[in-house]
Amino acid sequence: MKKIFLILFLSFSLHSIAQPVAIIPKPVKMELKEGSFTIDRNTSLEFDSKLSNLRNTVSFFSNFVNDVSGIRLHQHWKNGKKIYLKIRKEKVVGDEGYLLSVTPQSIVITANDPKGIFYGIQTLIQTLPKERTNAALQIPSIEITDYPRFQWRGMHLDVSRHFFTPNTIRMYIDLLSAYKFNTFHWHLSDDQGWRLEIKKYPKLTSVGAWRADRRGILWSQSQPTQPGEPTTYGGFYTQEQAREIVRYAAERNITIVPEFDVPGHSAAAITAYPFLSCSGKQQTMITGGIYPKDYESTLDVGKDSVYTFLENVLTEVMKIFPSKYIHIGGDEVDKSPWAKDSACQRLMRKENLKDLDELQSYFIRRMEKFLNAHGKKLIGWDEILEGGVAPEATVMSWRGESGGIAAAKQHHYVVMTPGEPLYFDHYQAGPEGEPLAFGGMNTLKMVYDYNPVPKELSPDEAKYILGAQANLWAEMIQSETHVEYMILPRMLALAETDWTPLPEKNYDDFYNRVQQKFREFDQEGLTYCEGNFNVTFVPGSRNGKLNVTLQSEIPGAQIYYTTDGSYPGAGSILYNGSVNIDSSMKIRAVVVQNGIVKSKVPSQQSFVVDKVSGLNVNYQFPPSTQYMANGINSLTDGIRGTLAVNKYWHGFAGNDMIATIELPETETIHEVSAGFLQRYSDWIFLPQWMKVEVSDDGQNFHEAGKVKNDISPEEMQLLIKDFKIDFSSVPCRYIRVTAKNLGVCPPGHPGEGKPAWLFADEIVVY
Ligand code: TNX
Repeated sequence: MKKIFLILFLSFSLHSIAQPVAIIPKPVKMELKEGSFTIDRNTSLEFDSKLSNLRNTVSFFSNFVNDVSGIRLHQHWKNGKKIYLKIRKEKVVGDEGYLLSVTPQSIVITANDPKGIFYGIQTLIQTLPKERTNAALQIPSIEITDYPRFQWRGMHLDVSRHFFTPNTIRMYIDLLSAYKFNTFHWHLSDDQGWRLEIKKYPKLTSVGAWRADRRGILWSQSQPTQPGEPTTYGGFYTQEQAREIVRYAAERNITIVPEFDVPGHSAAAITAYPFLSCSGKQQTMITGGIYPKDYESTLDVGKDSVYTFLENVLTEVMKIFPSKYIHIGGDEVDKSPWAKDSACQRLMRKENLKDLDELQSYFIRRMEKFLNAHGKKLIGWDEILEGGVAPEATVMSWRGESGGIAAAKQHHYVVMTPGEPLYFDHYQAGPEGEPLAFGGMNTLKMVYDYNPVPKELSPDEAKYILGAQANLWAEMIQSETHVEYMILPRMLALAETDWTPLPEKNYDDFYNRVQQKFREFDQEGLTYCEGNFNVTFVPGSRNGKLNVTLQSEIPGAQIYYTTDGSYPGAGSILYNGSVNIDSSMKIRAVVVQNGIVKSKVPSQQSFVVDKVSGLNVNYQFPPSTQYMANGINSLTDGIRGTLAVNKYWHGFAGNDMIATIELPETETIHEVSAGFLQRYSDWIFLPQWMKVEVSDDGQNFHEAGKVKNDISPEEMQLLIKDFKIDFSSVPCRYIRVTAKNLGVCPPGHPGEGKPAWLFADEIVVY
């Protein structure tokens, strides 16, 4: 659909208000027509009285209209025009689809199921203002056929790390429902808080929902509650509140999938009931990222009493949540207490479980059996694949897509929620000028461009992908406005990814509709991120000469830049096509929209230009496909690696780096250097040594110099070291740089004896 159809400004009169039509997610088929329907004091909203389950939807819409216009829709025809809701038996648009027809005479929504009618109503609402106008409302004539691409369209919220009130939850649900999500994944328990009243175990909330107040202190530096210290910070939902929220969500077509994260991430439950852990010892609530030594956060899965506890908890949970899925977590389990625990060891012998992964798998299977026996399905994080996945389990793939791919290949259902780009606790812009986030960068465009069906899957396997979900972990988030900020507008991008057919998606068009939604957010008083105004630098080369392409996510915006170190602005050089890099320089750039500089700070990138810049690199052992940086010639692209693993480095797993570069003609050289990374925690070590060989013919090489590493592999400090070799000038045509991989991780390292990584960037020759 063309932009002009979507962003159509309709006539504006004193008595009626219309706004541009910007529907998100974009409908499957939509056609704007001449004229419009006016909702006024005579308009009636009618439906077949046999369809009493439409009553909720009817009052939902009537209340909305009343709120924005003061008009009360009639339930029976007066003498005005009609809005009519119809359920049709013969299948046309599936359970969640609808047909919407607006003409100057009537509005008709047709669907196979009340869910579809509700979505038709949500589409109608998107054509209306979001603040009180006291005027008749105009809806442009329109014909829509619409239905979703995926059946699981989810958003998650962590209420454990910080507690959010029922009001905030209802706000969250309102947003989900406005953009046609159907699943709210409610992360109700974790180490820092248990958030649902369980009648049989009152301490879960009287103890597990409260901790010392550490607001104002960084999460990573937040000390545990001290013995005797008042536990004043926290909160929980009573069963009655939770039921009310389930009802509120159901009226908006949203299923709540509750998560109780076990057997790891269970410190709050253990603090309330110490018998749940292996040691059974008393502990206080942690308040953030500091876990004292020997702190218990894993359930003792060797004890029957733990299963009885969980079954009792789930029995109450299942009475509150009608969802067919129950999420049992399963992520990041510290299994080490099990190795020393006699009950676990006994169970392993009895059940013939060969390692701790199989013990975890036993636990998950047992939970699954219980849930299945009660007509429920188990869903868990992708770690539930380890040690063998439970027979009917659905897998939530968060550590990238690999868990989801593996599960789909084994014919298990999958919800895709890869950290990149679907963790909404990561930055969406900046990071300068943004609220502190957990890390990473998941921009609006990255979310929009995400396709939940990985190309590794055959069409048959792809059927196991239920859809995609974004997760909002709340370590860094304490307020409702901050919640809004993190999800708006990224959840709109996910809404379209989950709903709109792939060929209908178009980022520029989406971006324009988002700008219209910003007006509505302003009307509703919602907080949102205006955009990612960073400039991205994409290095390239042509005929052995470096250049760089500057990119921005903002359609239609301009980029201005400087190369002399000065601060860029709308008076600097206007970018139009790639910039040649013929000497070492720093480019600083800003995004300018309608003459206004939008970037809070300039983006910048330094380039080193030397004798091998822009030349091809040939490897004896190619770098790992996981760490290709800017492509195969990343070591000569003029951009140096940074302290982050995924920034510009070429990684070699267990192999040496043997890189050969051919100069365009014989040249005299006298210095070769290469940078390497040490990142102990990520199994990345400096080379043992580096040597340089030169040759005239590419066949016969002789050594020009060698330098040894003088930093211990046990050095845990993150560092970059340049290995540099100076020699008296030698003429040569070919340069070969060899860096000797440490081979295996050193003794005492968690990866002891396993292949070590070697990370290299950049080769510089003078
Ligand atoms: C990983 S995702 C976690 C959470 C953290 C999150 C922070 C998952 C299953 N576990 O416990 O909050 O990272 O991004």
